[in-house]
Amino acid sequence: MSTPWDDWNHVLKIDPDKDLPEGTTYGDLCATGTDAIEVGGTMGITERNMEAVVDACAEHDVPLYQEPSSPDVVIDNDALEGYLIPTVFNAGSPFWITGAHKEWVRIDDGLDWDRTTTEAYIVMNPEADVATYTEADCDLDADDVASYATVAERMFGQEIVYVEYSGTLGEEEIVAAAGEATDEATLFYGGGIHDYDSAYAMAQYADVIVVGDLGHDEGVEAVRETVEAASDA
Ligand code: 1GP
Repeated sequence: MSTPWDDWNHVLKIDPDKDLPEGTTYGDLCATGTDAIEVGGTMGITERNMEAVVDACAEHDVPLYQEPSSPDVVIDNDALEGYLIPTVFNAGSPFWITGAHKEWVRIDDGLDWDRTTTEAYIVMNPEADVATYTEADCDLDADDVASYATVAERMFGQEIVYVEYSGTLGEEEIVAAAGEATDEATLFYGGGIHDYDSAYAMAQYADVIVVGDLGHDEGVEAVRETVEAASDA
């Protein structure tokens, strides 16, 4: 089965709770050459700030996905290609594995299954909000991460395995191990990508690199460099 992310190298994640550099617009970020935009974040997310970012990106020609941190911020917007729903495989609390999802699937109007896909997160930076929030066990070596990736792909049929170092650049050995362990699944890597070289390093092992804070902190040119690295790797 072919999926949209089979063809991606680069995703730009826009956090509705974070500002953009002065003079940068959402449209500028959409025009960096990234393969898709994911709109999401861990803290301070509301339906209203989600909607504002999706609306601002909607008129630009790049696939738009919402990555909701919890069911109550999911928005119904035709501009969205789909919803990428995190499930944290190494979460300490089952709420972040299936608990939130169990509430969500019984919402009144039901889910739009054709547009809904889960992402099997392996959260690796203990300092990141997502790690504290989900009480993730980040004390994992390359073999543990490879094993989680296999569980995600082979046992749970996940299309996307996401090695998440949010806020810091990960270890190449760990990302490489996840890359070797995944066959059908698309491996996403995110965290600390800040220039061509860091993007290239991770894109050697991951199918898709995800760039987040760089867009908010540095803006368009810096993001463009990472797009270039992702396609060169
Ligand atoms: C966050 O993986 C993304 O969910 C990207 O991380 O903000 O560190 O680039 P950064």
